[in-house]
Amino acid sequence: MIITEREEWRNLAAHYEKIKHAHLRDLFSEDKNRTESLSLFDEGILFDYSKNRITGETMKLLLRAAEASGLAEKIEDMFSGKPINQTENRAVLHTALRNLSNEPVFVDGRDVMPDVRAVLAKMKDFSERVRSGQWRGFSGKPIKNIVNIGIGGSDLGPAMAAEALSFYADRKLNFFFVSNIDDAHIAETIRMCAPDETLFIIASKTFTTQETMTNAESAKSWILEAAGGNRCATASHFVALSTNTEAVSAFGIDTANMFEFWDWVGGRYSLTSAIGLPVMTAIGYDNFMALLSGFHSMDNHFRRTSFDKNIPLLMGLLGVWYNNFFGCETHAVLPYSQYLRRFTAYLQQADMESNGKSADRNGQPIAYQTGSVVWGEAGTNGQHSFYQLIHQGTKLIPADFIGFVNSLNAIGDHQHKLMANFFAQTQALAFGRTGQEVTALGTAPALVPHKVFAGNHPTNTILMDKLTPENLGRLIAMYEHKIFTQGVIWNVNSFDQWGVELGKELAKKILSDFTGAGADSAHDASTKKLVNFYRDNRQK
Ligand code: G6Q
Repeated sequence: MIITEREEWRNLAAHYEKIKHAHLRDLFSEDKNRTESLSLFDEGILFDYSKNRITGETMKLLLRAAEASGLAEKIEDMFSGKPINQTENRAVLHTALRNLSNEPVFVDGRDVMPDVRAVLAKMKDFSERVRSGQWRGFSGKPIKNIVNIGIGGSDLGPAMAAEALSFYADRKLNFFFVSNIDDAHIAETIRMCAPDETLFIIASKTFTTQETMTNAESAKSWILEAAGGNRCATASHFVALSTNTEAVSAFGIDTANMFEFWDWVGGRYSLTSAIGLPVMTAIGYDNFMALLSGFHSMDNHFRRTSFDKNIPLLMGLLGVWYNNFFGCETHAVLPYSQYLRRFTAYLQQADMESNGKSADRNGQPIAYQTGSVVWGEAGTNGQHSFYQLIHQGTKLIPADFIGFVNSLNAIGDHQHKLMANFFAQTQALAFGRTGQEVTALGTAPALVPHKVFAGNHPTNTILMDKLTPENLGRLIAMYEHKIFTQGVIWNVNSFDQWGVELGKELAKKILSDFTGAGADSAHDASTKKLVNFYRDNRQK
């Protein structure tokens, strides 16, 4: 049955009509126990969701809707390797990549855990050889620069995690992430590197992606030219992370230097597979295993904790509440950590590529809202930029505030000031400042309307001890499972991404227009004019 036709959904809609104007100021003053009942501490996370436009009744109704969607069974289907990505007929088993228990995980009757462990051991060996200086470039010098070439799921996760955990990184090594096909990306990167001290990690599940293969070929030419055409240089300057052995060999990479993963690992869920190799090389094997253990621990929490105490599940339900009942189009993710500068960009892919769907699992068009627009920026920078619109604009934008009690650097009173801002923002968003309060401050009457803050802007507060590899793992897995929860409720396949295909196909056609007689007459008039303008204005 379509979710919006279910009784649980109708109950939520009726409840929404009752409480849609309730103000957080009143909800807090009416219920002294509110923060206790609408917050929990687990997995090293203080999750405070009391500053949401909900009551205990809202949560009850949302939890019922979750039960009615078959979520419990779907969670088990994912963890046990059922082919839940049905449009590609694949299991979805990123959780097996960080399964640190002794439990086997079966795909088509075969335990995948021995393969997972073998790749981790191979990654350990490689990362230790590079970190110790044992791995040498063509001139005999140790490696100093590591350039990951990949895009989408083969870039955003490791780029985000390498930056997030840079405090733990080996400072002798420099890490770069090249993704864009714009030649500025590879050009500006290699300008900073000496070829004989540079190792390229070519990260591509398919090993056919246009951007990655184009950048990889340019990197190969650069190395070969520097090595005086010595083709053996490819072996000491390139390794591959892929599922495609044949294409890796054809590129010239020895398959002994290929780190394998499998079709049951989706690109945007692949950070804990071989795709994490640059991260392991940066922070070392032990720290990487701590990252995996954080993921594993949150996986267990999601799989085994009752719905009403399940952090990712509750986050998913709150997102549904704003998306489908309040009509919110966007969701802000605001980490108060410079190390998490790229976290929201990473989440944009994880969330929007997973749940930006308008056909349900049975191929039927969907008549309700699915995935939100995810956006944000590290605090406090965002406060001096777009927070104005969240506070006083006309849109309702639910937000997650992510913060840490302890800083890794402990310089002066930076941390106190950072966190004072963190708490102040959620307070201001929830409670605002009334006209009366503004007037009482002696404000000139003409200015009062400009200085009023309506408040009633919902936030989740996610507070952890400090940014350790383990806590980062928990945080990422928490969002992965939030996305899963919402995908189940909206009845979409969160694990395919057909929406990326059409653009790729058309770009191939247009590329051939550049070398042929001119723009294909089958193009629409606008595209034809643009393509011809481009051709005519190229420098000869
Ligand atoms: C992620 C998507 C996509 C993919 C890239 C790179 O879930 O599938 O972002 O990761 O297109 O693909 P390759 O790793 O195959 O180069």
